[in-house]
Amino acid sequence: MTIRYFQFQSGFGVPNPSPFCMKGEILLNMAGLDYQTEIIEDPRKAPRGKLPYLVDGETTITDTALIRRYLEEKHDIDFDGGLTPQQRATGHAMARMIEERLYWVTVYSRWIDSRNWPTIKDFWFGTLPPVIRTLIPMLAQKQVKAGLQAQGLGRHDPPDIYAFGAADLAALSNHLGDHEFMFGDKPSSLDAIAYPIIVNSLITALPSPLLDAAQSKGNFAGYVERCTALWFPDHA
Ligand SMILES: N[C@@H](CCC(=O)N[C@@H](CS)C(=O)NCC(=O)O)C(=O)O
Repeated sequence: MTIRYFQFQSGFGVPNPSPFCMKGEILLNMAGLDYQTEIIEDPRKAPRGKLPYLVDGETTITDTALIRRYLEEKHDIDFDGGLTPQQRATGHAMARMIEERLYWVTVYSRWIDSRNWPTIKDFWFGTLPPVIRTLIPMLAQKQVKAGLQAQGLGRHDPPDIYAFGAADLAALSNHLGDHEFMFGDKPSSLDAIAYPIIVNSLITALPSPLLDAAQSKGNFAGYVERCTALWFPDHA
């Protein structure tokens, strides 16, 4: 039975505006599995209120970390095969940096930064009927604001938030160096996490100091081109 993969719609010229949705799809690609994607417009309809999630027969898996574990266990895959224990540890730590910090800077730049909020609002809610088209985005933005407060990043001043993001992008750029992928000439799980956040940080329709920082890294364009050609050839 084909795996069903539920995610957000594509947009902004990237395979998916959600780095997590891209990650899950890349893992499926790396595993060489057949899957069909289905678009969910409202994440509240997802089992845990977040996308992506995967349905394999009777089994539903939410969260990309659990999708990874499921694929590794069920299909006996090691996404980091060939890496040393030290490289695996570095990859693990960088993944946490991306998902627990840099991701939230992206969220801030889209949902709170007034330069981008009108674009984001239009993208996610522009097709709603007139009255709720005003109400729903306000509520959604309030929720994101509360999430950023709870996470902690939203308590900082914008220049500091963007400086945190720029430091994470610099770490990724320095780690990549002139390699093809994050750990050399073969992709690993870190590429399934780093490439989505990098390509999303490079969206020119969403200008911010995060975009400036991403554009300043000379090795990102080639990396993005390589990863896109490998995992999203239709998009390349
Ligand atoms: N830890 C989750 C994070 C997933 C996540 O944050 N998804 C975002 C999109 S990038 C989402 O669905 N947000 C909707 C919401 O929070 O209401 C994973 O790895 O899958």
